[in-house]
Amino acid sequence: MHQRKVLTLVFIRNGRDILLGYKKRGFGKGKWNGFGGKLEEGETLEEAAKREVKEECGLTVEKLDKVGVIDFEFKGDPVILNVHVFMTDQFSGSVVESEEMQPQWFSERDIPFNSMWADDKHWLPSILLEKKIKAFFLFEDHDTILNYNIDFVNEVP
Ligand code: 8OG
Repeated sequence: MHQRKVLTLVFIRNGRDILLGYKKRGFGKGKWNGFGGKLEEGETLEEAAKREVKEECGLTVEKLDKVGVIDFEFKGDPVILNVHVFMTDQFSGSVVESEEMQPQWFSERDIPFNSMWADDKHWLPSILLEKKIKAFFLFEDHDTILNYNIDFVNEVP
């Protein structure tokens, strides 16, 4: 039986720039990514997403657009990661490095896909074009995708 672990993931954009964080510890260490993580008890997805953004990069985000939901399965692992992806261009405060993340703005033309999760290059460009997705990725290990599927949807379920 599979068990689902719900996670959030937020991308912040400012014009043609996107804020990524270099993960300094834990799952995904050494990779650039958006901000997010697990839900705390009683939190909605959006509350959790906003809290993680604040904790990991210092910014306060107001309105979040739901842009995708992606399930990740790792071969032999019963846990499915159910990642809810959000995007926003409305934020306030200033960017600060945290113990977990070193944030940096990147031009959308210079996204460091080679230092990100292997799946990101398959869907992040579509998200940046304001498409919405529902996707599934099966990984062999942390670097190798065995197969995947991306559906474009009108509303993220
Ligand atoms: O709390 P923790 O930092 O462990 O949460 C993991 C974060 O990583 C969470 O924001 C979801 C995100 N994440 C995955 N898998 C992938 C992936 O394949 N690509 C991207 N971009 N983010 C991922 O868990």
